[in-house]
Amino acid sequence: MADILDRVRCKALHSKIVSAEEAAAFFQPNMNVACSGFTSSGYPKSTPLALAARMEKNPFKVNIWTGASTGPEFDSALAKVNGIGHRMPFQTSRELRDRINHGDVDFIDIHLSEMAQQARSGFFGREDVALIEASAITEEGNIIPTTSVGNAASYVQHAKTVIVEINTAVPAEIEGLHDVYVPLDPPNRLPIPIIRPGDRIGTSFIPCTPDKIQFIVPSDNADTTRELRAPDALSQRMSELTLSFFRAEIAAGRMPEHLLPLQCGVGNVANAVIAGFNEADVSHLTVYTEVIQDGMLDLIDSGRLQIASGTAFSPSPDGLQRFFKDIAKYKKHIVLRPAEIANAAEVIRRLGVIAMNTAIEADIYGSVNSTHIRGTHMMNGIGGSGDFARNASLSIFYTPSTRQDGRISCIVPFASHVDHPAQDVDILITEQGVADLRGKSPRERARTIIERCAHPDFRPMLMDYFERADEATHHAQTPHILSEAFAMHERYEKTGTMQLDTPQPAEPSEPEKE
Ligand code: 0RQ
Repeated sequence: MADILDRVRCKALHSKIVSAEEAAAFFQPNMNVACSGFTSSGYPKSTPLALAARMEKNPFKVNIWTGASTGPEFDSALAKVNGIGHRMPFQTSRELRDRINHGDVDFIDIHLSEMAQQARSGFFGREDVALIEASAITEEGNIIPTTSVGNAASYVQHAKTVIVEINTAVPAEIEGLHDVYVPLDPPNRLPIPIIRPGDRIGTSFIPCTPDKIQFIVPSDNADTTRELRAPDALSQRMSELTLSFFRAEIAAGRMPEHLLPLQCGVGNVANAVIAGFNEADVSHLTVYTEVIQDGMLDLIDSGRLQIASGTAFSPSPDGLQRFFKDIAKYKKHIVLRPAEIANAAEVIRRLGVIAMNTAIEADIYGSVNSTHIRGTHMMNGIGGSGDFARNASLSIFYTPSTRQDGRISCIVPFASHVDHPAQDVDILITEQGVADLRGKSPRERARTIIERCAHPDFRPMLMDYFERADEATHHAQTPHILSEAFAMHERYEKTGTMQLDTPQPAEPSEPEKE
C-alpha cells in the first residue's frame, strides 16, 4: 500500500483508491470503455479480470476501444465470458478472434493512426469511461503512462470519467519516457513539429485533473508479453536479403549511408530483420515505428541505434526485465508517443520512413492481404501496416513463399482480400528472393514476383496462370481469369491444398496402327 500511496502524488486522490472488484461494479451493459494498451503493453489488468469474473456470473457486454491489441488478462479474459460487444481497432487474442469469426463480437478493423480521431468524431458513440494503466499520478492529477501510450491521452481527454490502474510492477523511473501530444482536429490542426525521429513535442504525462478520476485501482502484474521464437532459417534468409538490398540501394545512391528511419511490424520475421542489423556494418540508425521490440534493445546496446520512437514498448518477457533493470540508459534512446503521432502520415512522409511489414499473402501484381485468412476469417487486423505502407518512402512486405508445410503458396493469382493495394507495395521479399516492383507496370510486376518470390513448387502454376490470363484478356492492363483465381481459394478451403483449375494437357493420342 505504501508504494501506491507514494505513486498517487495527488493526496486528494488517496480516498479514491478501491479494489478491482469495486471498480468493476461501476461498468454497465453496453458502456463504451476506452482503454490504454497497445500490443500487450500498458493495458489495464486487474479491472478487466474482475469485470470478466462479474460477467461470468451475470452475463453482459461492453464495447472495448484500445490503441491496439492487449494481453490475455484483458481481451482473452473478456472474450472467454463473451463480454465484448464492439471491439476496435486491433487484437491478437485467439479467444477473441474466435468470437469475432463466429459473429459474437463486432470487430471494426481501423488504421491505428485514425482510431483516436474517429473516436473523437463520435462514430462509435460517446466514451463512457477511460480505463488507463499508469505508473503514477502527479501532484496535479496528471497520469504517467507505463509501457505504451496508444490512444490513452485522447481517451482521457474525451471520456466522461476516468479509472486509473496504478501498476507497481512497472518501475516509477519510467516517468520521462513518454511524449504526449494530442493534435487538434481539422480544421484547426497545426503541423506536427517532428523533424527528427527523437524530437519531443509534448508533455511527459497525460493531462488530467483530479475531479475527472473516478477510481484508482492497485495492480502489480507486469505486461504478459509474448516470447519470440529464435529467428528460423526462412526469417534469417529474408533478413539477409533485406540487408543486401539496402547495401545495393546505398551503393546506387538511392539511400543515405545510415539509411532512413525504420518501421518494423511485430512478429518473428520483423524481429529477425531487426536482429540482422546487429550482424551488419551499420551505424547511426534511427527508428520511427509503432512497436519497439527486443532487437532494438540489442541495437541500442551495440551502439548502432541512436533513437527509437514508437507508441509501445513490447518486448519478450526477458526483454521487459532487461529494460526495467536499465531503464535510465534506455530512456535516453526511446520515446513513446500517442499512436496518432507515431503513425501520423505527415511525419512518416516527412521523415521518409522505410516500412517493413508482413503479409498473409500477396498476389502476382503485389497487392497484399494482411488481415483475412482465405478472405473471410479475421486474423489480427490491419494495425499500423497501412499507415506506414502508404506513407513510407519505401514500403517492403515480407511473407514466406509457402505456409502450412508447403501446402499453400503465399503468392497467389488474386489475393483473397486486399489491405494494401499494389500501389503501396514497392518491394516484396520471400525467402526465395527480392522483387523490386518500383517503376514496373502490372504485367512486369507479375513476372518479377513469380520469378523472384514464388516457391519453385508453385512457380510454373503461377506463370501458366499469368500467361493464360494475358492471352485471354488480349494483354489487358492487369490480366486475370477471375473465376479460376477465386476457385483456387475455395479449393484450398475444401481440401487444404492450393491448386489452380488449370486445363489439363490433352492425352497423347494413341499411336496410329499400321
Ligand atoms: O496461424 O497462429 O494458427 O499458427 O496466420 O502467421 O506465419 O506466424 O506470421 O506471426 O508474422 O503474422 C500478417 C498475421 C503475419 C501479421 C500477420 C496463419 C499462420 C499462423 C500467423 P497460427 P505467421 P506472423 C505493425 C504492423 C497485420 C498488422 C501489421 C499481422 C498465423 O503480421 O497481423 O502488419 N499483420 N502490423 O498459419 C492460411 C495463409 C496464412 C495463414 C498466415 N496464407 N493461409 N493461414 N497464416 N498466412 C504492428 C501493429 O500494427 C500493432
